[in-house]
Amino acid sequence: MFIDQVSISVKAGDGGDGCCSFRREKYIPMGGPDGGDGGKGGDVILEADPNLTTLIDLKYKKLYQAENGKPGKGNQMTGKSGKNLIVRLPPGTLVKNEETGELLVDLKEPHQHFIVAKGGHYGQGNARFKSATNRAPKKFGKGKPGDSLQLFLELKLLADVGIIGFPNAGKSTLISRISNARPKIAGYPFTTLVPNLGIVKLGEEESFVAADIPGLIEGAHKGKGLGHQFLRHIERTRLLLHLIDFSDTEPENILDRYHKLQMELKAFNEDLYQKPQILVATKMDDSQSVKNLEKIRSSMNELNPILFEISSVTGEGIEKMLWKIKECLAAEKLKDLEKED
Ligand SMILES: Nc1nc2c(ncn2[C@@H]2O[C@H](COP(=O)(O)OP(=O)(O)OP(=O)(O)O)[C@@H](O)[C@H]2O)c(=O)[nH]1
Ligand SMILES: [Mg+2]
Repeated sequence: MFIDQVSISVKAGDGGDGCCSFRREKYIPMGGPDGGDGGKGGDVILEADPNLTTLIDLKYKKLYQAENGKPGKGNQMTGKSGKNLIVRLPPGTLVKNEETGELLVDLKEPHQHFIVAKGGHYGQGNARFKSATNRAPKKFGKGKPGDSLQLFLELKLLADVGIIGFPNAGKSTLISRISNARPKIAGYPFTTLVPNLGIVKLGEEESFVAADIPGLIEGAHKGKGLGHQFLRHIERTRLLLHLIDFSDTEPENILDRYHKLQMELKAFNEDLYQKPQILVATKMDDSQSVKNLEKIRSSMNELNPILFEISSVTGEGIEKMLWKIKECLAAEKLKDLEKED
């Protein structure tokens, strides 16, 4: 199962209390104070684990608690610190304080750490309170409670390229041909029910990550089909690959679907709609596709001059398209860097 939103509670460990104790020795009636400090409470630490791609593991366990610090002991013995608790999350998880809505961290980098709840301070033992005027203090510090909060976790997958299109456009077939992803493929709509990530290797060293998401239909923003729920997973991509099935019997349907998809992107959010798109005419091994393209090529080119023709069956046109994607990604990365400066 793919889970991309979940609420959990985290509770850091409480600090251990300081100890109040006096040294008792046979011939020393006024043995000095010797109560040790308590131990610090453990932290709750979030870690981005690149082996994870969903929040499913967090769905059933709701409370994540680090260990409390142990109290101090006599003979100046410090209590043991509580162990930290590490909660592993898929990279791309946005962590929010559920009460305030504040974004605490965006775990973007693999193995990135974030202390989300700090363990409580320890209390001092009475040995610490000894002074010239008070040689036998009974005073000791109490440990402080650890942070406790409710988190809302939202996964937004990290991919360079988002593959979009109507159901049956051939999105999953393409990603399984060009990457290590192996989603289900079938000739009926809504075969893909959850997003799939794949690493596309190009040449010796070049690579990028593509995301195949479930098909969109008209009215997705009103919840039709699988709705808009998976679009958030392509919000962070730099480029959209818009796949269009050209094997339809009516070329008008092809143009119509193109516009409907743009409307749906816009209804989800303007940023997604504004992302650069590469159009891809799929199933070009089919003779009907070739006929259709002849008829509407100029209209398509007016809508978007970058149009590739591919067949995931024969492999035709794919390599050329991948290099273009690489080139566009490099240009987009450059733009982002310039914006940061
Ligand atoms: N002839 C031909 N058929 C293709 C090609 N690409 C995909 N198909 C077929 O089209 C059908 C749909 O392919 P999928 O890859 O499952 O389509 P999808 O876009 O992932 O569909 P959803 O997951 O439902 O959104 C399958 O029967 C594929 O075998 C192609 O290049 N040529
Ligand atoms: Mg699919």
